[in-house]
Amino acid sequence: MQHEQVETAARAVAEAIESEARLQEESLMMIASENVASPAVREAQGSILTNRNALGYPDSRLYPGSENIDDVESLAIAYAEELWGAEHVNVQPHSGSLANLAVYLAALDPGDTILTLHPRDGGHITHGADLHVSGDLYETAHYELDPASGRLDYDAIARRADDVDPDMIVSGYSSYPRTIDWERFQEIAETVDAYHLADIAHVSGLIATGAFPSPVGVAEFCTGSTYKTIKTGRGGIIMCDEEYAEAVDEALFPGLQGGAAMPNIAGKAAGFAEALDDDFDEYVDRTIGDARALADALSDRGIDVVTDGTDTHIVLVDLRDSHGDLPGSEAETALEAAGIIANKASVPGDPRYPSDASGVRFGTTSLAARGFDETAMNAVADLIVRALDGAGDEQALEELSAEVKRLCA
Ligand code: DSN
Repeated sequence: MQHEQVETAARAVAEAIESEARLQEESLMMIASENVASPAVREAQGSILTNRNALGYPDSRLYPGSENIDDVESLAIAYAEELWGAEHVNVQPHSGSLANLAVYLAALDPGDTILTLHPRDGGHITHGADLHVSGDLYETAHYELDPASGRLDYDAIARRADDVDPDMIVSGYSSYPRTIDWERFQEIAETVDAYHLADIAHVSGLIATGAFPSPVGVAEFCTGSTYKTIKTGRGGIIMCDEEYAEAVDEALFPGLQGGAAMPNIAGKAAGFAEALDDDFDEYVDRTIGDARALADALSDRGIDVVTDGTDTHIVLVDLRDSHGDLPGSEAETALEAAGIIANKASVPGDPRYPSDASGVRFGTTSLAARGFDETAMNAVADLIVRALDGAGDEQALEELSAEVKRLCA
């Protein structure tokens, strides 16, 4: 590439980032797995730590000159231990997906059986889905949500575990808005002599403040990504009992990954430290308060909210009653045209393929981080319903997007 071409390419990247900044400012960002990282987290993520190839763990790196990166990683581990009270923490996973895979590799043999939530009911792809390597390596069996209530039915899960006799039971989900009884899951797992992996990707921030029950110290393994409710640097985390520490660490490095992503780990350290502050408790309370207010405001406007509410940052709506002909995929497109960024989602017992789905998942993590409070959720609900009603009407959606920009401003 000529020098001018390189400059043009660099400018194109910079312009795309500037456009992204405008999009985030002027839209209602409601993807439940996203958040707004603090300036400290962003600075850490953009730091010169990217120059280092951090192979190994603190005090046992493969390359010399590692004292500073060891400090960064040790701080991230110490803050995480303080937040969640885990016996052992690994902050190196490049993603929540790799965190899950490392646990499987550490605890299971190929061909072992994992019992997980059915994908149609919101089970995660890394929990043994066909499209994921976990579905190739292990036998997968599913439990389901109660289609009438949209909730976990622990007695049915216990019966299913008894039938399947799994080696591992996975709990924790991407679009389940209600409290999870981790102890009950553990009891079920112990009854069938299975490990219990609690995937807390979505709720780790809520757990850190005590706003959601904790599976840490209950399940043998807890995993998650680190940029949803916890809003730190990008990547994943594994927490486990000390007896599994060595197996988990080795499964991740060198089993799955090479050098640790030190800028991300610095971002995790910065974000975990922020989450230890009282301000973070307020943030989590606002996030859940916003979600509850949004659920109420949508219900008041005739939208079917799955489980009639939420205990988390997630509001899952089923459009079949209110907008029967509108699949989640088309609802997502209409919302996007109006400046509301939220994703289609399957609902319990969904008759549609996941690529269409019958619902939409809304999250309040980013809005709460931007200061949207419970009273603002009435206006947000109003805009959501008008966008759904206006699906297919380009002019109406464009007019709505101007209103969304005004609200964001
Ligand atoms: N699990 C997916 C989500 O919740 O959006 C990706 O992180």
